Amino acid sequence: MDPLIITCAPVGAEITPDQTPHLPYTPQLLGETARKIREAGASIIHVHCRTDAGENTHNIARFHEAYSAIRDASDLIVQFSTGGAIGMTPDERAAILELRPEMATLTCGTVNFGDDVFENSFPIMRGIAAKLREFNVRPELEIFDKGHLTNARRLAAGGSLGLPQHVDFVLGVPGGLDATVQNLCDLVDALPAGCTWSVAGVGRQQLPLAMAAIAMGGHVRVGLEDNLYYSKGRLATNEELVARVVRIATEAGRPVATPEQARALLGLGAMRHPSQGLQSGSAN
Ligand code: KMH
Ligand code: ZN
Repeated sequence: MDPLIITCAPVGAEITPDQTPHLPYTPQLLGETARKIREAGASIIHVHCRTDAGENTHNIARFHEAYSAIRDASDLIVQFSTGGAIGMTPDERAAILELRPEMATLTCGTVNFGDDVFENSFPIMRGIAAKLREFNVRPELEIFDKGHLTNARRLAAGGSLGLPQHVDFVLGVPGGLDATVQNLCDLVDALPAGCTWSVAGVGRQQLPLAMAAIAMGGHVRVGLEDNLYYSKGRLATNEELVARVVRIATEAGRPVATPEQARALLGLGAMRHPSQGLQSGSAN
């Protein structure tokens, strides 16, 4: 099996700083977290940004600051969220792509999100996909439900998206597909040929789905975006969620990928730096 790629999603848009003292919601905290999760064994960091007050923001300067702090601290693959937070406009969600991170998410369909709706109509998906192409940013396809794989194929048939891609199954969102191993197996069976995949289980399903992915040859996403707890009643840090996956993979005989190995497995180019984005004036 290929080495295991561990993505850490340390912040997200839904957890608030009053829920845990471990949420790295400023660029400085993201930089510190990048160093710690890299040391623990992560190779990709999935980035959301907050204001100093802890509110969600897709401000381009704030993302540039976060990207710089992460890059100063680590060689992690930097993956921006284009999902952002409920209520952001599609333009707002996509504008940060001009910073040209190595990767960014592309959610492949609308999904209920608790009492809210995470809207990803075909025009929204085509718009974000066009920005991904414009700035040469590799997508990670976020799949919250099985029909989202059908949508990805439809986007590809319409020329908005190349296939295969790297896919992340986000399972257990209230409104999306349940986080069960059976559902994961069904999704993997339905993947377009040649796609690599990882799984992010929400809440207490994070660990069992990570264990399934280790055994199945997939990859893993952990972090506070999806799960606040290490065990019942005990709040987690991002680095210890990563370290636990590394220990389990090691016991299972599955080596863990470095960022360089992950870049090779995903067919990414050389590591990028914030100076390569448009904000700094030097388009590549
Ligand atoms: N916060 C969710 C509404 C992504 O990062 O691309 C969307 C999300 C997906 O977190
Ligand atoms: Zn996210």
